[in-house]
Amino acid sequence: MSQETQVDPAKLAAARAAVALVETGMKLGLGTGSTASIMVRELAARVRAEGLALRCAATSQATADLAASLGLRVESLDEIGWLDLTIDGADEVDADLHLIKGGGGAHLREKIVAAASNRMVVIADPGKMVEQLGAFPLPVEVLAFGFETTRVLIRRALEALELGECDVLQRLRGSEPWITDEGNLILDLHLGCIPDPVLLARALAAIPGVVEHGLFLGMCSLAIIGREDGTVVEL
Ligand code: ABF
Repeated sequence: MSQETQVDPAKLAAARAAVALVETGMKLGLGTGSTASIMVRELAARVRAEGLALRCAATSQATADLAASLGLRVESLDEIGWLDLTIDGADEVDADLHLIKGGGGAHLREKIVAAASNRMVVIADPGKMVEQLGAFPLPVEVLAFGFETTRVLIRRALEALELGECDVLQRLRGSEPWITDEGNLILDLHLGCIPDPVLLARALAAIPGVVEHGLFLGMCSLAIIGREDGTVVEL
């Protein structure tokens, strides 16, 4: 059954527009999440149809498994080195192309792969566009060692930024803690709004037990927003 009958048409439109940017010989970063999975399927179909030669680094084991199952050449980031283009999803995108990512629990590897790329393109449905970041809980990957201490340090950092009381909840998978591909835990910060993402990113990065947060600032050079009618808006 073709993708058209199974997936969100807006996500499919965005995925197809991003795949159209791919040229043979490229070294690609492949994102994680439902929109990125649609993109991987579209990319594999194009490779089969046109015989493109690509090398791909995945941002999660799930994406690596999907890409390999569809015949894409998947290698480790270190085997490939610098990438030409990374295509990934997002949970929120603002007008400055600042992002919240990590709803899929993969933002650590996603940020490393994006940072290793000449260009990062985000693909999303219209619901991801926001005036101000923060309605989506901000994921923070945290070491298991000293987890509760790190949670206290995060709360103190939020208070110092006058971001006040907010839920700082451990992400669960069912009744068990969510464990990332790197074996770490995730705290979701239910902030409601983030007036100054740069300040918050700096404060979180300074906390010892924090491995990585889901604010992607100044990393995305193009956002492709798909629409239900199959067209896209590029930001
Ligand atoms: C991934 O895409 C995550 O960082 C982000 O949470 C997710 C968005 O998921 P979806 O495309 O399924 O809405 O990159």
